[in-house]
Amino acid sequence: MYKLYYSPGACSMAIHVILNEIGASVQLENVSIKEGKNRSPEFLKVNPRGQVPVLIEGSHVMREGGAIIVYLCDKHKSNLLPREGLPRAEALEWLMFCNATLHPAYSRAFWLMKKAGEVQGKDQMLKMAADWINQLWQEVEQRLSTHAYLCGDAPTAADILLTVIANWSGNIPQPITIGPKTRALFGKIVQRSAYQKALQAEQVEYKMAS
Ligand SMILES: N[C@@H](CCC(=O)N[C@@H](CS)C(=O)NCC(=O)O)C(=O)O
Repeated sequence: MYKLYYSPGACSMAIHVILNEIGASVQLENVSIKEGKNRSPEFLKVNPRGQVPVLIEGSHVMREGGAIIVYLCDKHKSNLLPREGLPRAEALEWLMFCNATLHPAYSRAFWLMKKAGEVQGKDQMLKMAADWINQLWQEVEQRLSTHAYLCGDAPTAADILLTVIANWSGNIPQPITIGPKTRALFGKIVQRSAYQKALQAEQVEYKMAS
C-alpha cells in the first residue's frame, strides 16, 4: 500500500494515474495548494519544500515526481517505461522534458502571478513566460506529426505527465496555444480508465482535450 500526498490536478496527478495504471492500492492524502494545506506544519514535516507529489512506501519517503514515476514503472514492470536501451533513453528524455522543462516553464508563470505583486514589468515577464511555454508546445506538436504518442506507437509515462501539465493552461493570464495533434493525444490519454478514475477521485475537470 502506497500513500500519495497530492493536490487536485497538480503534477501529483501523473503519479496518481500511474498508480491506477499499475493497479496499486493507494491511500490518498489531499494537501490542496489552493487551500494552503501544502504549507501546514504537518505536511512541511513530510516535505519541507511544501510540494507535491510525495509518495510513501513503508518508512520510505519519495519527494521528486520524475524519480517516483521511474521507480513505480520499474518496480511494477509497467509498459509505460521501456526496460532498456534506446527506447528507454527516449522515454526518459520525454519524461524529463515534461518534468524538468515544461513543468518549470509553467511554474515560472505561476511564481510570477503569485509572488511578483504589482512589480513593474510583471505583464511583460508573464508574456515572456507564456511565449516560452508556447514554444515548447510547438515542439510537442511537431513531434506528434510523426509519432502517435511522444515515443512512438504506445503511450509512456511522459504522455501522462504532458496531459496533466496541459490542463494548467487556463490558469495563465496569457494565451497558451496547443496544436490539434497534441490535443488529440490528450483525448486518448484522458479516456484511459486510470486517468478517468484519477480525475474523479481528485474532482478535476479536464479541459484541454479535443
Ligand atoms: N521538482 C518537483 C516539483 C514539484 C512541484 O513543483 N509541485 C507543485 C505542484 S505541480 C507544488 O507542489 N507547488 C506548490 C509550491 O511550490 O508551493 C517534482 O517534480 O516533484
